Amino acid sequence: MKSYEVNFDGLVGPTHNYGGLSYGNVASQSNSQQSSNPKEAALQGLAKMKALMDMGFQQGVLAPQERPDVAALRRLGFGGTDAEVIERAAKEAMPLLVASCSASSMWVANAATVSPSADTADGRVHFTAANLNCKYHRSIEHPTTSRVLGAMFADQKHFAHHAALPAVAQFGDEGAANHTRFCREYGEAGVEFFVFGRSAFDTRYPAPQKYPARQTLEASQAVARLHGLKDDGVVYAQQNPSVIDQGVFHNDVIAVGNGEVLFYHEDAFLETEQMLAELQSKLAKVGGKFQSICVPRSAVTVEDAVRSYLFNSQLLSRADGSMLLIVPEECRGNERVWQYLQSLTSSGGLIREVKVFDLKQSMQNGGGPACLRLRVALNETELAAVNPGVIMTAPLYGTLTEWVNKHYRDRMTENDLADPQLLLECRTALDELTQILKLGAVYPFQIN
Ligand code: SUG
Repeated sequence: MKSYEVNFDGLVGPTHNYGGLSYGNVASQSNSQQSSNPKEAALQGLAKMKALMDMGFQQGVLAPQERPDVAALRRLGFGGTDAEVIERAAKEAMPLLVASCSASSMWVANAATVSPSADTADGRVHFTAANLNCKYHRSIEHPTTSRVLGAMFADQKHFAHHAALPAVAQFGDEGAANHTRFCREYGEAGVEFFVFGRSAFDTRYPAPQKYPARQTLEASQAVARLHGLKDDGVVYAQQNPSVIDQGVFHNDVIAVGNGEVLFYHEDAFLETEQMLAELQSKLAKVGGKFQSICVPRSAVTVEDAVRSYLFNSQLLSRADGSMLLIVPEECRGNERVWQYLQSLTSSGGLIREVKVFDLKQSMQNGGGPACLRLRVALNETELAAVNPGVIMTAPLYGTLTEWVNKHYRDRMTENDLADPQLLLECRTALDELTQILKLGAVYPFQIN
C-alpha cells in the first residue's frame, strides 16, 4: 500500500504579535514589542503550503486557536463580561493579557508527538498533545489542540489520541520538535528518535546553566509507552546543554531528519557517536540504511544556526529518491550558511535542491519552516480516513486566502490586544474557519 508523509501546517491566527514571551528563544526576546503584521504572517504560511502542494507533496492545514483566551483569563481571576475580562487584564496585568493573546499555536511542530501505525502496538496512528508547560502562553494550547486533532483524525479505527502529560516541569513535553522518525518507507516500521534537554529524576544527566531545557527524558519515555513503541524502535539522545544555552530551545533548531537521513550540527548532541551507532543498528533491523550529514562548526557556528534556522528546515523526499530542503530566507542572508548550502547541493549527495521561503513574520518569533508543520505519516487507507476539510487543495487555498484578507489586521501592537473589538473579530473569523475546514465546534466560545 502507498504511504505518505503529510505535512499539516499551522495557520497563523489573527492575533499574531511579538510579545517577547519565550525566554531562551533568541528571536522572541529580541523582537519583543515590535509591531507585527498578522495578515502577512498568515499569507506567508499559506504560500508555503500552496508551494509544497504544487510540488506534489501531501499538505494539510491545522487551525489556529481562540485568542484572546478569555477562559484562561477567567481561570486567573478576571471576571465580568468578556469585554470586562480583557479590560481588567489590560489594566491590572498586561503580561497576562499578552500571553492569553499569543498566536503561538501556529508552531504546530509543538502541538503533539505522532507515531505512525507501522510503529505502534495496536496498529493505529497515535497522537499525544504536548503539555508545553515550560511557558505559560503555550501551556494553555493543549486542550484545544486535542479537540482540533480529534476533529481532523476522528476515526477511532485508525487514530488514537492521548491527553497531554501531567502539567508539571518534570514532564515538560514540546511534541514533535524533539522527535524525528527514521524509516525506509513511511508505511514501514521505523525508528523513533526522541531528543531531551534534561532528566527530571536522574541527576547523572547534565542540564543547561542559563536557559531552560524544555523537554525531559521522562516525558519522552512516557510518550513512547503511551504509543506502544517497541524498545527496538526507539532511540533516546540528549541535546548538548551548551547549545540550549546558546538559544537552541528545541532540537529542531539544530537537527532535522527524514527517511533514512539525519542532517545535524556537530554540536547538537551529547554522546553523538554512540547515538549514531544505535540509530544505525536499530534502523538496520527494520531493513533501513541510516545516513547522517554532519555540519561542522568550522563551516556553520551554533550562532549561525540559531540566526539562520538552517536546521529548522523541511527535509522532503522526492519521487526520484533525492531530497529537497525548504529553508527560510534568513539562510540566504547568512554568508556562511548560504555557502554551505551551495556546497551541499553541488556535492552530488542526497540533498540536491534548496528552496527558500519568506517566513519573516513567524521567524521573528523563532518559528521557521519546520516549526510551522506537524508531520503525520499515513498509509492510503488512513489518509482517506482524515477529515477531508483539512487537506490542502487549490480551492481551499483560495478560500483561506480570501478568509485571511477579509478578517485579519495588517498591524498589531500590544495596545491593540486590549481592544474588545479584536475579540469579536477573532471569534467571527474562527467561527467561519471551523465551517471552511469542517471541524465542528472546537473553540471554547463555541462549546461553553
Ligand atoms: O515556543 N515562540 C515559540 C516558537 C516555537 C518554535 N517551534 C519549534 N522550534 N518547533 C516558542 O518559543 C514566541 C511568542 C512571543 O514571544 O510572542 C513563541 O512562543
